[in-house]
Amino acid sequence: MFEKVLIANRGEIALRIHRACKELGIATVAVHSTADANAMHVRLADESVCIGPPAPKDSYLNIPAIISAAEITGADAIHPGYGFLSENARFAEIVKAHNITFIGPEPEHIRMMGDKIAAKNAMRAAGVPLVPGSDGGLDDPDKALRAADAIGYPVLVKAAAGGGGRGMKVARDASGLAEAMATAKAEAKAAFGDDTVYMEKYLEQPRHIEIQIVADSFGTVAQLGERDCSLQRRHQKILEEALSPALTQKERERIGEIARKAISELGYLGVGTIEFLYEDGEFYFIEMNTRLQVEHPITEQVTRLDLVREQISIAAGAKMSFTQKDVVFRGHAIECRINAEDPKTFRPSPGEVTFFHAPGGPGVRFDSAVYTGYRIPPFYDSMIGKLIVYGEDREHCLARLRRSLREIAITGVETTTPLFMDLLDEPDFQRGDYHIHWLEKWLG
Ligand code: MV4
Repeated sequence: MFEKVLIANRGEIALRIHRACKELGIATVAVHSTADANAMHVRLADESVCIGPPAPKDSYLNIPAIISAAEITGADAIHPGYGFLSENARFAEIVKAHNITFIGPEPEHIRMMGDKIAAKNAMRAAGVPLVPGSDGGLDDPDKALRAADAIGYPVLVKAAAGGGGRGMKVARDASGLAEAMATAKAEAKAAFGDDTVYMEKYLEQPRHIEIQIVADSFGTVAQLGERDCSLQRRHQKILEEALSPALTQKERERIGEIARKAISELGYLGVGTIEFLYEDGEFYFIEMNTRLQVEHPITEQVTRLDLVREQISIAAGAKMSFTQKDVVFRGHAIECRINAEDPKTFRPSPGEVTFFHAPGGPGVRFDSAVYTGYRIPPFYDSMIGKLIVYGEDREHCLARLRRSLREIAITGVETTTPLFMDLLDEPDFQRGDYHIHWLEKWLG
């Protein structure tokens, strides 16, 4: 096992990783920007290193500074968390080249899944169902028109280097296709420096269903069921559920087994998530995430596994603590992302948290790095906590969610907490009857 792990992240996920390390007997190194000198992740870690000024590009994305911090402190592994450098294949290679273990998959798998066309080709070859589309990049307008005719309108033009919704344009008919192609290409070029685009059939009202997988270096692969992440605004997830209220046990087993086999064939290592759109009883692969995700705790609650512990021990060359037959789903879990934002306008609300008290009691987990007197800096993501609630069934989970939301006490900044109280009163949400556009329609 590692002796010392450097955590190349901040906020709640840095704490989550620190906790898993301590439970494994591993020392931790925090890195931080000048804006985060008083942050909880720095206070809890065994050691800390300042890696630069507030702007992410100068600190949490500053590869030389992070590698130096690891060398100076003698860390034998780096955990990237989510966001920042977590899906940067070059970073994973550089870490490796310095004889430090990158806690994540092999660089080749990060790179493959970062190229959405290559990811689809690999998944197709591994027997995963895809959205019907152009099998590869599209350049000339004639080829695009023929592809769209074959697929059938509406079609969606997507950036190969994309993900997360940037550089995506719908064309409802042939007359809109040229413009969709031009806009998607321009956005892709500006955002990713690569204007390669591909095309898919546009699904109008699907759900976003993602499967958690774990694989070790001994060939054991397990799928830990799905998360329903359909409730989102502007490609930011707001609330996630495990398992999905929309799937039957048969559908769950079918897609889970497809995901497990694919991961096994790819020789993927560590934790990962396969994203699908789900509509009318069919699953369509869209992307794979090669990192630990924000919403991993709801899977932990329904499987009673510790994904970060598994991730670290797999990277250290150990066997997973379980196999597929040990994976049993129990109860229901929901995560609400508590953001320091105006609950109506979603404008960021940084500043001093003048009082904080976390919700608790049976079935309630609050993953956060906030404390009374903490100043939320304006430079980073506005998510300041995750309320994760478990119940023996969905109804029980919703009752606990309602009572735990009322327990959250955060003053000094605005938070999205009131939004969830309103959501709990919505009959569609109560029935689990929603899709990827439902929340934005409801918000108006
Ligand atoms: C789609 C789609 C409809 N049809 N692909 C958005 C981000 C990227 N990860 C994939 N996305 C979508 N791909 C086809 N063929 C609709 C979306 C989409 C979406 C997907 C998941 C969660 C929220 C979403 C919000 C808008 C659009």
